[in-house]
This record gives sequence, structure tokens and C-alpha cells, in this order.
Amino acid sequence: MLILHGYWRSSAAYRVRIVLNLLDLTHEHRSVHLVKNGGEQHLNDYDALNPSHLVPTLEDKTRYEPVVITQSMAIIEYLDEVFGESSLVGKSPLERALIRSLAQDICCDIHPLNNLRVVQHLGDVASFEAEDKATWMRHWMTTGFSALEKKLAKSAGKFCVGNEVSLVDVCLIPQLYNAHRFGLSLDDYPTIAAIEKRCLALDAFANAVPEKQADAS
Ligand SMILES: N[C@@H](CCC(=O)N[C@@H](CS)C(=O)NCC(=O)O)C(=O)O
Repeated sequence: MLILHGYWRSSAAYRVRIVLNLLDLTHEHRSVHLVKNGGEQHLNDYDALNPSHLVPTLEDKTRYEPVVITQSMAIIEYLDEVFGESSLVGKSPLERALIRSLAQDICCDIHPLNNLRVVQHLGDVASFEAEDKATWMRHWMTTGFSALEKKLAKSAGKFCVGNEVSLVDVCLIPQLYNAHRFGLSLDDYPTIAAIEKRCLALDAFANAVPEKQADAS
């Protein structure tokens, strides 16, 4: 049994949901509500699983010795290696470098600046209101997407790198969900917008969207 501890609106958990779907892996979903009661990620039970107080966390109970894995990118590569064909990260050293580089443009350089605890802290120390927080979100997505659009214009075929779905698409689509949520237009990013359409036409991506999850509210 695979158990994914996540939250419907978490883009890092959304990445893992896409991969579970791509690999056709059944799993149990345990909701960790990031906002209710000050955030269930801070409760003792969850702290015992993931002291970073971030989702997602994967429990793999299919093994003789059950394991707990944190960090969405580590979870994804683990699932791809154990249950898939390691195809999401590419076939050659050069392709793997390109795929990891583009994926990190999103998951290291855009996503952390958009995280809940970062904007909550801006509210606490700099009196950011909801609209200031949305402006902050859009700023870092614009910075990241402007560079990514140029890079993808060179690497993309149907998807971010060539014609196969890769880790980059898995990171991009959840980040675009955030872009729409915070009112960022994709008009300046035609390559990104075209890839989004192609990904969301696939069941693995379409069934992972936040609004379709059992804990969506
Ligand atoms: N690098 C981590 C990031 C995880 C992360 O930032 N998760 C967010 C949701 S997308 C979270 O749990 N935030 C809770 C908080 O900020 O309190 C990963 O990829 O798993």
C-alpha cells in the first residue's frame, strides 16, 4: 500500500499525484489541511512523519520494511525507479541534466518563494495583505516563467523536453495552476501555454487537478 499525505491545493503534492497516475499506481490519500486550525502540517502526528511540516510525504508500505519519503522530487524519482522505468528523468546524462535543470528552475527557484509559510511570514513581519501577497506570487512566477519560456522554446516538442512527458511537465503544470489562481496571464508565454494544453489533455494530468481531489473545498 502506498499512502500519500498531501493537500488538494499543494502544488508539490500535485506533482506526485500526476506521477502516481502516470505510473497507474493505486494509493490511499491522507489529507493534511494546510490552513485549518493553524495548519495540520504542524500537528504532532504529522511531525512524526515529516518534521519539516511540509506536504507531500509518501509512506511505502509495499516493502518488507515500510519507508517514509519526504520531498516531492525525491518521492517522484523513487516511484519512477521502483514502479516505472526511470523514464521521467531522461535517457542520457545530457538529457537528465537538461530535465533536472528545467525542473529545478520551477521547484527550486519559483515554487519555494510562493509557499504558504513564506507569504504568511510576509503578512506577519511586513504587514502584507492578500493583494500584496498575490503581487509577490505573480512577481516570482513572472521572473521564473520569462526565463523558462526562452529555455522551453529550445527544448520543447509536444512537451517540455521533446515529445515525451518528463519531470519538467510534472513540475510545470502545478505551478501553472498557481499562476491561474493568482491571476497571472500566460499570454507572454506561448510555449508554456501550448504545453499546458497538451498535458491537461492527458488523463494522468487531468485527474490530478486540485478541484478533482476528495479533500477539495
Ligand atoms: N521542497 C518541498 C516543498 C514542499 C512544500 O513547500 N509544500 C507546501 C505546499 S505546496 C507546504 O506544505 N506548505 C505548508 C506551509 O507552508 O506551512 C517538496 O518539493 O516537497
